[in-house]
Amino acid sequence: MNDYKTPLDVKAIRADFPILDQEVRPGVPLVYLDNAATSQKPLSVIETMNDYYRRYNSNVHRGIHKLSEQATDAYENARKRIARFINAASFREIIYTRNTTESINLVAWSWGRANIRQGDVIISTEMEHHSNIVPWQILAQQTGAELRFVPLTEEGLLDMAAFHAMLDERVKLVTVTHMSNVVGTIQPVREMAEAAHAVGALILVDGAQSAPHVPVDVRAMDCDFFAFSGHKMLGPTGIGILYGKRAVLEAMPPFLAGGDMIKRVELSGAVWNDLPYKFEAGTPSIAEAIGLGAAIDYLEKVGLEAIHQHEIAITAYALDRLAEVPGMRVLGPADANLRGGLAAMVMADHHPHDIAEILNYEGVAVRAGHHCAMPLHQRYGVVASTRASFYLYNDFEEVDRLIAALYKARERLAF
Ligand code: 7TS
Repeated sequence: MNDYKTPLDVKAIRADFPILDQEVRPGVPLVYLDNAATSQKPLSVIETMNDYYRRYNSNVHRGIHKLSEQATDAYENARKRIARFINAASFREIIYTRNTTESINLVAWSWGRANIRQGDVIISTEMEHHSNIVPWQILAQQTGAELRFVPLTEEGLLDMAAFHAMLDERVKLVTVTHMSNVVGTIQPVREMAEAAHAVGALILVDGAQSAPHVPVDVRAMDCDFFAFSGHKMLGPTGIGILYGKRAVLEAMPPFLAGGDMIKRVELSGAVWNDLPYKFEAGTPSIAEAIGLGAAIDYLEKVGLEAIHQHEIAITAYALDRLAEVPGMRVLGPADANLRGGLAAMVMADHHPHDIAEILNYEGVAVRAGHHCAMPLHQRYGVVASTRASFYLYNDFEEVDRLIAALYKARERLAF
């Protein structure tokens, strides 16, 4: 018997998210279940960004004037809070990027080009988002490196025996998603880091889906890189993070070149700036970084462990209710304790877009498609799925609305 109790005061939390209080058509309130794509933003984040534009909009690290100093302080202060949030050893290990995709590409272009040679091996997995597959395919094509993919078990867990069997001294990098955006499973990244390090490889962890939902400690995990996006964790779009161990980042060449990433330039050459600025060329997303700082404050106030427990409860409830719907198949493990707060559904032979359209009419916002994880869907022999993904402001009644809408879809599509 599952325990559906949540530690969160969801009603109070919802009051901080004005966007949730709307109807998609008269009498049909919005149920937002597309959080794995992007989360909504609390008033504190919106107001923090407004405040920057209203009171101290200015470029950072440049002007010796009051507004620029204020902007620089707020921008750097957010970086320190982000470092603390994932337990990085120093703010110098926190690089601002645009999103997870750019963070991974930074590693592929900078570290990859400097360290990967013909015959080297990069290990990824079958459950990755395309942003953790395609950059490595390009790197492998250009260098002659080999890619290996850890297979999935039927349940949606990584086949750890296969992973360990793939490791040898040719492996230079292991790159893995902390939490799958389709099957929801959380990978044993600490075990994978130890195994990677034992053969002299580094490990990159894609935290796009984990950083918003579970407590993250990059030092306990012992990962070399950790990538995540602000927009999935109550922050704005246009800001992401690459964490890297200091020694690893120090040894890497710059990625993009231009202003701010140099200490000194002569026509004959340039001297790179200190970390993290070496990797931050050009005017950054200032309001967005400050907004992400406010999002982190909000998440810490609620507590990541409480958010995780809330999502386990709501997912357990959703999985139990979904199991009642005839013709319904949920990808991934049946045990909510093994997964994050989402459910990717396949319903008889019906195309997920048809399902999502009917759900939309009933007010329920979900995502339909391959969720940028085509190889994972191929693994299960389906082209697409309909995904409901939860966050701290979703409640049990919204799961009931999802289930009721699925029964409507079933009626209309006759399955
Ligand atoms: N990695 C994972 C595991 C993701 O889920 C996503 C985005 C990314 C990387 C890329 O993040 P971005 O911010 O750079 O775009 N996932 C999804 C999704 O599941 N639906 O929309 C975006």
